[in-house]
Amino acid sequence: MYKAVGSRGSRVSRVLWMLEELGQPYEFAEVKLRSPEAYALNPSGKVPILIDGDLKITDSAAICVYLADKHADKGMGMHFAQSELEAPLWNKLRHRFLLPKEVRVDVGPAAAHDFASEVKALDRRLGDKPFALGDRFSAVDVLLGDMGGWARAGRFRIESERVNAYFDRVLSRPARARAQANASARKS
Ligand SMILES: N[C@@H](CCC(=O)N[C@@H](CS)C(=O)NCC(=O)O)C(=O)O
Repeated sequence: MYKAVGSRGSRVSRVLWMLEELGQPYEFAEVKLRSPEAYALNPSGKVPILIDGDLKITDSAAICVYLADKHADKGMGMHFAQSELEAPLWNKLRHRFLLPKEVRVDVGPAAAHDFASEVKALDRRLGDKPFALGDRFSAVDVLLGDMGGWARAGRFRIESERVNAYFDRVLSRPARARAQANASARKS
């Protein structure tokens, strides 16, 4: 059985969502980022981490690619193109909560600017397609959708009807709701 390791609210959400989409049984192990448990599994102390038997994968995009390839029969395969959408979200979060206080600066306006520009790019990329790669939901949608949820939670403005409709479409997938319920249940 797969073991998905991460902290609640971290990018482990993508891994759980992906596993739910694929209908794979898994165990969610809650581990705080940069905790001794995280360092024991990943020299950078970061999460998420996927454990599959003797194999350990320590990057959310790599995990989604691995799972999509391993369960190719489920049609989630993708030609992964790293999105720029995440960088401003992550940058803002780091300066708000993660970096040592003395090196934090207000990157809010710059992050909002960069994010708005990436939303425009996503709008153009989506065109009339319901999903990132066309008519079929793929691992790319798990990653982009997860970033969309993150952006909404962080109150980033999404000034595109098309991108908002896309995020609504992917974020309302039953597999995502199952993944979230599973992560919440482990917390309490
Ligand atoms: N590229 C990695 C990024 C992993 C990452 O930065 N994870 C965050 C939590 S979502 C973390 O553990 N951060 C700890 C830190 O930067 O101090 C991925 O997508 O898996």
